[in-house]
Amino acid sequence: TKHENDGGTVLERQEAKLKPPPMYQVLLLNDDYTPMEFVVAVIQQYFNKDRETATQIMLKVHRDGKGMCGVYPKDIASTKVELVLTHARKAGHPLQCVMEEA
Ligand code: TYC
Repeated sequence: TKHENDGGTVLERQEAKLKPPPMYQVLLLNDDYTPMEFVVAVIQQYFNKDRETATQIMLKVHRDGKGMCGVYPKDIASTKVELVLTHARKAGHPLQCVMEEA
């Protein structure tokens, strides 16, 4: 909100300018090789979903080519992508995980 100090200078309070931080969707991408059970386990472990919800998300990715696992602030989304990719590579799977601004 606008207000004036003693010298007559017009100031704006911070709260009028602060926008909420952008949020990022974390997506899994389909491929022909990663086992369905591995993808379900990844969604449960890294995105805090129950087994039924994780299975629904996995099947959507399998059918549509991609699917959303969650929406987070930038650094949390980035960390989740990194952890999922590291886990998949260690297991020898080509699973891809990406983030995009929501
Ligand atoms: N298409 C894979 C299969 O048939 C399963 C799969 C689902 C892979 C989701 C990746 O993000 C993925 N085994």
